[in-house]
Amino acid sequence: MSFFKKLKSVFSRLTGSASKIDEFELEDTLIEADFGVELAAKLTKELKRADDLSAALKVKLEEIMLPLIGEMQIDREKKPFVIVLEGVNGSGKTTTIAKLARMFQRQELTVDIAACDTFRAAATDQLSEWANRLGCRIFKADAQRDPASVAFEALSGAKTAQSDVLLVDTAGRLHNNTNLMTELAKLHRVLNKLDETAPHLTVLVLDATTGQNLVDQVREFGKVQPLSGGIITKLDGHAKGGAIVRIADEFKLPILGVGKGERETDFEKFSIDKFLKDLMG
Ligand SMILES: Nc1nc2c(ncn2[C@@H]2O[C@H](COP(=O)(O)OP(=O)(O)OP(=O)(O)O)[C@@H](O)[C@H]2O)c(=O)[nH]1
Ligand SMILES: [Mg+2]
Repeated sequence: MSFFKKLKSVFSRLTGSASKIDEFELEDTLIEADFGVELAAKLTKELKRADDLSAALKVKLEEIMLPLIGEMQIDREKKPFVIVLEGVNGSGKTTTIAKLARMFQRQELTVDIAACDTFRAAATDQLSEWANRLGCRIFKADAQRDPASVAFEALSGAKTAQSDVLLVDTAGRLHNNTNLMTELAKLHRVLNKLDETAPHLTVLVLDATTGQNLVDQVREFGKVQPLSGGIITKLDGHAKGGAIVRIADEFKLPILGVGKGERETDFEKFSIDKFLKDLMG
């Protein structure tokens, strides 16, 4: 049984029957749903006396998450407004770039894309396909070129063209993690050298189905460059949603949007109501 289903089933059995709440079962289920031991214990303590468990959980989630719900907004004075997308491989960076490009285009903004994942040739091909489809300018280079040099060319080009937004794709995997982080740091330095206010947003893309690992991802990427916020992808799947609450609670990381599918239109603002609906059916 998926963790979501399990949580749902505990909730459906427990909701409205406060006296029968088995706090151990509730705590275990929260832990299994990736809320983490600490937050699960805290929530259990606060929820166990609730008359209506789901209503009480909603209040708790609102306490933790409402202040952190944000949006992808740009400052139109900055030309281009530079957004770097980071995250482990497969988290959804490239797809999220397509979603953001599409969203900004609908706001009548011109969007350029920098293909700074030069680790694999296929990464640039995937992004080029999206750029073609969406009609965005793409700055790219041969595989194995220094990503920072692609970033340099892209920001220079986007500045000259007076583009509104520059979306920067990055690699999720290199030969090792240290390389990845060193390379990211260099990319940030190069952007910052060309425009001392750039990047304007550094966004971590987090795959909701990954569970507990999200905690390490936020910690590690946050060491390279302070994170402006996270975008949660694959909330359409069988996400172990608890980890999202945990990173909000632990890191106070703003949630700037969610991905709910593989198409460029599958992007929306995070909603606690929808999240709870997924959680409890
Ligand atoms: N269901 C679903 N699938 C998604 C979502 N976002 C991305 N995907 C899929 O997840 C897979 C990986 O997405 P990418 O955008 O290529 O991920 P990436 O972070 O760029 O991966 P690397 O380039 O390997 O580091 C693809 O098959 C996407 O179609 C989402 O919100 N929901
Ligand atoms: Mg990619």
